Amino acid sequence: MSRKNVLVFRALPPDLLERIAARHEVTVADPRREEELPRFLEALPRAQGLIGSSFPLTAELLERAPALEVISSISVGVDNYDVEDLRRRGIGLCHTPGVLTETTADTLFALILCASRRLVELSTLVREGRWTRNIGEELFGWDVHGKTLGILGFGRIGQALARRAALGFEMPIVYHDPFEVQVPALAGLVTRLPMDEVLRQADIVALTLPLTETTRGLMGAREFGLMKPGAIFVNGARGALVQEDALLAALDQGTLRAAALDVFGKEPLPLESPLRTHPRVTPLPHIGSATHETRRAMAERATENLLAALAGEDPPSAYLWRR
Ligand code: 8YV
Repeated sequence: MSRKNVLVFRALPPDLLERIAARHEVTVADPRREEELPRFLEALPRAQGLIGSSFPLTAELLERAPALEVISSISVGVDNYDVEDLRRRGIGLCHTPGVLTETTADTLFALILCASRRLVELSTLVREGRWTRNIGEELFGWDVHGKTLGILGFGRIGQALARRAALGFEMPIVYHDPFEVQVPALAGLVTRLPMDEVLRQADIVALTLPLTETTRGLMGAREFGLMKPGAIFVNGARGALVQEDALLAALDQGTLRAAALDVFGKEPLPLESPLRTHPRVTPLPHIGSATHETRRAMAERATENLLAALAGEDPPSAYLWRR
């Protein structure tokens, strides 16, 4: 098989870089780093394979990549790519679904605990030397076990979150998804409802759905207004699903007790964002899949996908779209 040109646009473990370099010419350049952007743009016209994530490969950039055959994304989310444009250009797209499901579901449940039990706020109180007496009622949190969890998006991650909540914390689950999903382990424990009903019935609402042009801005003033007074909101999917002004208003008007967010409309979260310092918001820096084990597994899977695709073979993670 001929050696091809591969552009790696997010850092890979050295052994995986070596695995690619054993078969192809490799250039490493992360365009999010100002000093590496020129090298990325210089390599793009030759690139037949791209591997990386967290960078929008726009139509303008793809115009500069006439030799491109496949993008292997180290992610489950593919909102950084215009899949229809890739189809038109005959560029294949692979991603890493399934590999990060459990880790991301763990993070989501941690978000629920942080928001409900005020864990980060109270840990900060100790760290800052403000634990001077028994914690009073004004600092109490709210129970998680037994509360109704509403999940918007019932794919792999939503189902994994439901398993944790229903089986581990006796939480009734209501979910909204375009499709009826059968999960044998959750038989009788989950109910599919229209989205408005999920928002009305849930004590805690979690977003686990993909960002598409249909779901962009999904959670606005109307949707937060449907939620129970004192509800908890967590987002571990994509920030752009939420109209952040509406979220802040819901928090300030008391509709929402608290929110825990791992993703934001702009990332890194701008210093001036009120979400960074709001007293009832727990912000995390998009660490949903960020464990040593899972990020290694994602990188391995993306490498396997890339090598298979460039060899004209079916990748381990089925193509999202093949040329
Ligand atoms: C990471 C993610 O942010 O997989 C996704 O869609 O959002 C996270 O896993 C990133 O994509 C890892 O490269």
